[in-house]
Parts: sequence; structure tokens; C-alpha cells
Amino acid sequence: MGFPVVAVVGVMLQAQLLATLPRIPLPTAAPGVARASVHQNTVPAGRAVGGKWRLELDVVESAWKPEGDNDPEVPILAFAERGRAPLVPGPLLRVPRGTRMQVSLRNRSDSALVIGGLRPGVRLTDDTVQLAAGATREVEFTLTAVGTYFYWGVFAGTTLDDRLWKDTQLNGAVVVDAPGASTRDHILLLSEWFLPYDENRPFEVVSVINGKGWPHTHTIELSQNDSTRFRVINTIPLYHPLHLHGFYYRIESQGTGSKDTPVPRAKQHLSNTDLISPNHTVTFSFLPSTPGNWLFHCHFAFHADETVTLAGSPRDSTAAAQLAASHLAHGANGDAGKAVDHSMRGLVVGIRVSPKPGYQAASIANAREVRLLVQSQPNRLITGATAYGFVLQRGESVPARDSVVLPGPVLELKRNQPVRIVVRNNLSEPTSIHWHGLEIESFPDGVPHWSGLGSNVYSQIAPNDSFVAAFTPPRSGTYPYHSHLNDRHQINSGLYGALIVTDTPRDLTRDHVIVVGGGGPELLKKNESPFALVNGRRTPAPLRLTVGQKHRLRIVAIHPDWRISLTMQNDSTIARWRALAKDGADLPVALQTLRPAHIEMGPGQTHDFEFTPMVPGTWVMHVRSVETGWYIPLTVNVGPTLGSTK
Ligand SMILES: [Cu+2]
Repeated sequence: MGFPVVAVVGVMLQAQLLATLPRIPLPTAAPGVARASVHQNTVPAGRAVGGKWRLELDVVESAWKPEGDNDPEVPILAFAERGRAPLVPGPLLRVPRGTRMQVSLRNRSDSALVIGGLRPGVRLTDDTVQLAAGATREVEFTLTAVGTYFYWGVFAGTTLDDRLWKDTQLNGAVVVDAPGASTRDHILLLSEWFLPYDENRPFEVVSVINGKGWPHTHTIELSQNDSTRFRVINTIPLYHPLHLHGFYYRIESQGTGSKDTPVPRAKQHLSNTDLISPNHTVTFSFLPSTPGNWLFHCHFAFHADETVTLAGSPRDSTAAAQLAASHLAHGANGDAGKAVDHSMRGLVVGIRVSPKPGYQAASIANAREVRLLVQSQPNRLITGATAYGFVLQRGESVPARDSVVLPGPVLELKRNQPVRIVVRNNLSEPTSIHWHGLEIESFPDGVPHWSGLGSNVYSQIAPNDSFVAAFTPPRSGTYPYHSHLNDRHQINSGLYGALIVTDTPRDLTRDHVIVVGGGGPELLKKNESPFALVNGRRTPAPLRLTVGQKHRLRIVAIHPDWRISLTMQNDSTIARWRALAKDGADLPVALQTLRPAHIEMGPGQTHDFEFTPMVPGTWVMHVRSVETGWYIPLTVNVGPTLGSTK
């Protein structure tokens, strides 16, 4: 299956049109409105009054700076405790289970609103409060269901999913604690301010965690080996594949916003990358066992890059005109590949783990050396674009400088065996490589200007320079490795592959790798790439299986822009496979179940399955983006037993 040429040309024409339209100035807040403050959900709002907990919430016109002091300020409606500054996110509602709540709501804006989410466990239709402009209402209820939730506001006549810029920050965390439970946790509320235009102009958007986008998000400070809990609330009407660097976590509960469901202990498994649905919550805990600087971030590249920043957005018509002129000068796609312009933005939080006294990093003695070259090959991809990719150097003979392998070669590492991966950058731009999911020291983790410990901070790999990533992989499993610099461009162009840690060498007749990744750079600065590859091709080579044998299928999802779905079927029959591992960690026995061969995955996730075909024949693994765009079938041929006469 290929892309119709017509569609590609259409998209390119659109790209040229878009580039000619200037951005227009952002809306500005009315003079004199209150400035919203941001906060980290550490101090519960309200006060005890006669055996009840009283909370007085106003909705006010406000001005908010979602990024730095010199970045744009935008108008919003915000929640404020009566008599106090408006807050993004709204004031924290946190009480013990059984608390009788008395909430006073006042709408000081000039728009009719609907407020909801204050009474978790109550049906949505019973849990909304109509609030006309200028109106005040009192509601009283008891909070009975332990968990993580959020309250919200929307313009009357619209729903949570309709919110655009003005009402998008009307969100506040709700946490109901079991009596005596620890409240030492971190509550992270994701929101976005989104302004689309009717004309063919780039939209304006900023995505934030607790009111700020990277690099202005609040850094979470942890102590080595001091276990912690995150409560994550997604008020954005989009999925996010959230990734924790360096550590595995266990999901303790998953919520819909109004209902929070604990995960039984036997079904809690280790993972490091999970999709959070729109308006859902997730609560997980982890042990930060290795000190240094780590990240928790969205693994959709365009939720953690220049797409989701207002920095540089025009604030007046002069700036808009200048920006339009520079766009024209660069052409439709002229600056997409310049890593020098790139920095992370949006849905990224830093985590700093302070070392225990006397901490010493494990020494990497007697390491095996692997030489990994980062190179490019012009005109290799469907668009005629340059492919970026990896190639392994074996022995003394140096691979051609314009050779790349798509996807990157499988890096085969042995558990507990130290390795020195010498990454040589033969690109004409900087790069950086992240070993996704490996529990290693921070310094080789590969986040430019962040990974490291104390003053020993890693930078990036300059053109013609090398970096030695030295570590000892502690766990056998399936992982991605990929660029962590200018991710959207570099990963879509091919800088990704599978890294497999084993105890014993793999039997390649029974152990198969399926890597789903990018197939070409985005065509427009703010749009996703419509191209994908399975095992480096749009028509991937068939897998060859043997009847009656157990086969391990290792699936790596590393397309930076899309959720993908994989379904293995034979006509209308869906195969059955046994789940073995997720994100490199073996599943608990209770989860190693036989199930239909269907899985949805976000970028950065891996899943291992065991498949035992019982009859010869042909299966097809249907690989597609969940949202739209592309479909790639992978044929799975099941041959007779070796030595069989039939
Ligand atoms: Cu995201």
C-alpha cells in the first residue's frame, strides 16, 4: 500500500499556501484585569466552617503568562478563591473522604458558564451547575469516593471537548484522600490554550503542566530511593503518551475524571510510557533509585516542541509582518530541519533526584564497545527527503558516509554486561540519542543540557563529534532507541531503532522484531508527518513463522506523531497471542494471558507477545494510525514444521 501521489501533491500545495499567510496578533487581555498565578497543587483551598469544608470559587477575567516573563500573555477565564489571585490550574480541592463540602460559585465574567466535576461519582448530568453571568450559587455535597478527579468550567451550551482558548484554563484538581493516607505526592494538571483560525493559517497553541510550558515548568525535587506518587490529570481533549525517564512506575488507579478505578495489586505492572485519554486521570508511584536529572514528558514530538509554544507568536502587527516576511524567505519547509532553532517546549517536566550521601555511580569496567554512526542519505524517503539513520561499524572498515539503515540496526545487548556505545555524529547538525526505558545513570540518558548529575551535565553531539554512552543494562527486554533532539524532524527522518537486552542470544527463527516508525519528515511546521514505515519499509518483508512453535513478537512503536493499532488476522479471524512484556519489563503472571491479537500503542511503548500458530497459512498484521493517514500490512507466513513432508 502506498500513498496516492495526488494526496502528497495536495498536501505540498497546501504547505505553500500556508506559508504565505502571516500569523496574526494574539488576543490581549482587557487593561487592568487580574494576573493569574501558577501553582503546584500543594495547598488545599478552602477552610473548615462548622464541621464542613467551605470553598468559595469565583470565575474571573484574567491575564496569564503560560511561558516565560518575556513571552506572550493571553486572556483567559480563571478560577480564584474569593478575594485572592486567579490561579492556573484552579485552586486545589483536596479533602479526606467523607468531608461535607459547601461550595459557593460566583461568575464574575460576562458569559454564561457551566461548572462541573465537583462531585466525583455523580452522573455528569447531575453534576453540572449553570452559572449565568454575574450569578452566585451555593452547592452542598459529601465527597465519598477516594481518588483523583478534576472540576471544570465551559461556556454554556458547549462541552469540555469544545473548549478553545478562553475557557481552557477553567480546571482544578480534586483529590479525595483515604483517612490517614499520605498526601506527599505530585499533582500534575495538563491543559492547553488553543486558538485556531478559519483561514489557512497556523493555529496558535501552548500546552502546559500546572500552568507553565517547558522550560518554565516547575522542577520536581525528589530524594534517591524515596518513593513518590504522581497524580496526572489530562484536561486536554487529546491523547498523550506520557513517558518517565529512568524509572518504571506502577499505575495504582485510572480515572475518567468523575470515576477513579484502582488497579488491583496483582495487575499492577511496570511501565514507563502510557497513553492518557482526554479528560482522564492516572495515579502511579515509583522509586527514584538513581540520582540525577530526569524527565516526565509527552512522547508525541509535537506536544513537546515548538508547535506548542506561544514564544515568538506575534503580539502586534509589526512582529506579524516580520514573521511573515521571514517565512517567505525560508520557503514552506525551509527551517524545519535546523536543530539550532530547536528546544523542547510544552508538556515536559524536569525531575531532579538528589543523591544519597556518598553515592557513587557504578563503574563501567571491561565494557564491550559498539560503534554506532549517525548518518544521512539524500533522496532516500518518499518525499525525496533526506533519510537520517544509524549504521553499525563492525571492525575496522568504516561504512560509507551516506549509508543508513531503516530502521536503525537492532542493538543487541547482554543483561548485566557493560557496554560503551560510541555514537559518532556524521550529520551536519547536532543530534542526541536516548536509550528509552533503560534503567541507567542520568548522564548517558541523552537529553541535551539536562541529563546528568550536579554540575556534570550532558550537552549534545555536535557534527563530526562523538559521545560515549557507557552503561550496564540491568533488565532483559525490548526498548526503542531514538533521537532526543529536534525529535519530530530527526525521528520522522529515521533516527530510531530497537534495542534488545537478553540473557542468551536470540533465536532469530523464533524471535521477531516489528518496528513501527516515521517514514519522512513533516511537510508543515505545525502538522504531523503522514509517512510511516514498518521495519523500514512501506511494503515490509513478511515474517516467517513455523507451525506449532512458540514465537516471540517484539513490537516497538516509535512513530513520533501517531497512536498506532496493530491487529493480526486471517480473513475475519483475529489471531490469539499471549502478552509477555510491556516497555521492556515482564508482565506479572496474572497479566500473561492469551488474548485477541490487537493492540494500540503510543510512541515509545513496546509490547512483547508470544504467538504459537497451529496451522500453516498466512496472517496479516494490519498496522495503521488510529487517527487517520496511513495503513501498512505486514504479512506473517506460517510454514510447516521443519522436516515435515507436507
Ligand atoms: Cu501529548
